[in-house]
Amino acid sequence: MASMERTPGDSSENVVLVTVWIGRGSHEGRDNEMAQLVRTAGGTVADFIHQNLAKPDAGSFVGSGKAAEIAERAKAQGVSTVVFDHNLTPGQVARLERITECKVVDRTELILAIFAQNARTVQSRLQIELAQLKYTLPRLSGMWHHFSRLGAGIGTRGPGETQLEVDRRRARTRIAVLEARLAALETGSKLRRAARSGMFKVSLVGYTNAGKSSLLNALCNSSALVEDKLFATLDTTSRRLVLPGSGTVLLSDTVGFIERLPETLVASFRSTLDAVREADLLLLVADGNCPDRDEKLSIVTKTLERIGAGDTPRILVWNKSDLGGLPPSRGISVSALTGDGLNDLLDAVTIFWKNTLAWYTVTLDIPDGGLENWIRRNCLVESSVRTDSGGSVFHCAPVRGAGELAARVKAASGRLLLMEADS
Ligand SMILES: Nc1nc2c(ncn2[C@@H]2O[C@H](COP(=O)(O)OP(=O)(O)OP(=O)(O)O)[C@@H](O)[C@H]2O)c(=O)[nH]1
Ligand SMILES: [Mg+2]
Repeated sequence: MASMERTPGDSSENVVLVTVWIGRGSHEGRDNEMAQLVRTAGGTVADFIHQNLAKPDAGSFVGSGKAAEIAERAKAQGVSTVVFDHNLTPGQVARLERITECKVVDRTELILAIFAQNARTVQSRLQIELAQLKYTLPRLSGMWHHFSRLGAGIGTRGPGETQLEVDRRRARTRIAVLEARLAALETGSKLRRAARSGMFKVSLVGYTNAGKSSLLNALCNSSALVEDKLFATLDTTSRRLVLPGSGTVLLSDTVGFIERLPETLVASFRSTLDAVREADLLLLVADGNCPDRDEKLSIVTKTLERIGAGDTPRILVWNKSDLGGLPPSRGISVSALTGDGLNDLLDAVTIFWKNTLAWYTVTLDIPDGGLENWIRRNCLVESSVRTDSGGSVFHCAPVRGAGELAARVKAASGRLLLMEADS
């Protein structure tokens, strides 16, 4: 596929970066992020070109004067790739490539290239291939358009057009195969098992590079991949998180967000993002030391709405407290690196979890080792008191719902055994 060859991820290459503000705005934050994206894709920004536009030019996005300037500066830098911090139509790409005599890569293609480069599991490889194909398919016509003029005679098909039909058909067939394989893959099986077992599900979410995987590792003593790279994580990893003195919940780490996360990725990574949608609680992880941390937080909040997790309860976690940064007015400050604040975070999760459970007072009039052990294994026990008759009184909350506890109480009928819900 033409667009897959037009990625800068394959080799280290110098690029010219074009950022355009529609209306007013500052280029600085976007330049930094785009430079980081280019670097992650294996390139280096040799020159930054800025433009403020009232509205994009339909033909070449930047207008022909600016396109000529891009061509000049690319030539002066000796580079042959121009990256745009925008999505371009196939027609705009074709025109810009003609004027600049460079390969033109748009924002979505750049992000897709990074995902393709970082995909390590079968599932994420299939997901990224699907996302790339879906992005490419409607653009194939633009890519082949100039060949179709080679056709001769009324009603005959030019070789380019025939090729276009073949490519489209191949792309559609491959999309169907990928979708079927993805559906067949047992995605999120651990999550589903957790859902069946009624485990409380906590998900780490946030902007890419905020330190989500580092937090998973620090909290669960695990070894998820951590890198100073954008989109290091493309799969969902779930681990058991032991809340001291309370019980165990499931903690999941997944793909990070970015401003204008391409729609094709959101659609293809649907099952990976299930970890976020199905969570009972989100730990919204933000880099507290980042100058535009508030903007990034609002992008994450909007992305959560976009993927259908806008209403899930959340705890705001400012990570990288060891690096300083302004003290936040709300949320919990932690450092995955030094462990600072992690106990406060665990306490906050525990309090939230306990508040979601239904609490009961269970009274046993005589000793019943079996039932007592069952309660200790399957309930959060806030207190247990031995009675004069050798029985006991538990204040407890069944972690997987009250059904089984109620059944056990009922089965023990004939003895004084009470189960009273907290009012
Ligand atoms: N100083 C400092 N660096 C941290 C901390 N937590 C994470 N980092 C660094 O931040 C970078 C990104 O960390 P990750 O845990 O990979 O971030 P992520 O949110 O999982 O990123 P993606 O998976 O790419 O979305 C790495 O270089 C980490 O070493 C922290 O508390 N302090
Ligand atoms: Mg990660």
